[in-house]
Amino acid sequence: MIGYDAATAASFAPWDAADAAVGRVVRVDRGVASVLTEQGPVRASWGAPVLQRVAHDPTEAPCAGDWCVVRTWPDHRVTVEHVLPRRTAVVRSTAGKAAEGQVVCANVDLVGVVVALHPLPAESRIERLLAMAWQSGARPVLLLTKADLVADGDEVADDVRRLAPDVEVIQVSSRTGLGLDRVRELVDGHATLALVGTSGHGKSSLTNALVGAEVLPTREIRDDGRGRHTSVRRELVLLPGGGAVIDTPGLRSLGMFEAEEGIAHTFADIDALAARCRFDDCAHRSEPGCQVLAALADGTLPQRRWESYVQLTKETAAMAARRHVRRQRKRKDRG
Ligand SMILES: Nc1nc2c(ncn2[C@@H]2O[C@H](COP(=O)(O)OP(=O)(O)OP(=O)(O)O)[C@@H](O)[C@H]2O)c(=O)[nH]1
Ligand SMILES: [Mg+2]
Ligand SMILES: [Zn+2]
Repeated sequence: MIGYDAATAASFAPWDAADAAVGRVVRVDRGVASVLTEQGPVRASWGAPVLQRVAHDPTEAPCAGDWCVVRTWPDHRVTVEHVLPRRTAVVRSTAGKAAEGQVVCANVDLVGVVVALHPLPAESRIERLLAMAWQSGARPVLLLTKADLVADGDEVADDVRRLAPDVEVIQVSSRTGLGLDRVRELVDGHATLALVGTSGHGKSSLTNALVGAEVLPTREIRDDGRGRHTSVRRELVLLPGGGAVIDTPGLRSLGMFEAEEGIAHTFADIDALAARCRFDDCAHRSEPGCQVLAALADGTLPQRRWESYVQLTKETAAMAARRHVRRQRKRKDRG
């Protein structure tokens, strides 16, 4: 099974039993998971231990990419009894005011941030997606899609590289096949690659192109599809050469959840500047000896990038504060 390693085997060992099997969640459909096991695919509903845990923490619900323990009951029902610890997870905050995390996918090795080359990509959007990708614990790659639609792909790719010097940037086209070999090389016959990004940027088309068959629906060409999402669920798809892709539905609202580390990674340049400010607690507003203000003044740090950083940091802090209040409230309720 794709991605089954010694660590996963070790976390399954305590649950190993005649009526239990380990499997990987391919997709979740109204509370029923499709799980790939050594014996083949099974459909499984939530078992009691999972229901209990989910009641406390919705992020513990099985999700595409999860390794789980499935149990077959004497009446042939199959249930997911446990979700094994996640090695990596892409998490975003749910829409609305509830400070909750939503797991987009789990146990991926690579997070492909999918951004179309046409229309021209928005830089702050890329930074936001990168922060989420870094935070997952997996390695981000930037996939610039629809390369066949533009003539200046190389220039745009170079601009994007400046935003993210430590991330590989690959131009791809599902139409011409450009860049697909490099993506396959990264997956290398065993890795799991998640595709995340805004609706309509070509995630499902890229998945199909990598598979070499139309396994997932994509947006109709004539349908301008404004505000509509074509993919409605996350889905793990096996690649013919080994490895897997997890296609995800376009994220319209992309709220930050816990993302401090992801933001630090994405804006390593700003972190390095801040470390050289005269005061350790510099707020980068008016302090003398502030390296951030100096870099803004001489243009080495673009104002737009700084604002993007401030915005993401604020969002993450607000989310953490809300979560804190909610936890205290829960504690009070329990007495
Ligand atoms: N020219 C060109 N069009 C593409 C390419 N990839 C995708 N498209 C088109 O872009 C549109 C959206 O593609 P999808 O693959 O459905 O996009 P998605 O990211 O999966 O969208 P959601 O499922 O809504 O998140 C479709 O009309 C595709 O035909 C490409 O490489 N070149
Ligand atoms: Mg799609
Ligand atoms: Zn400063």
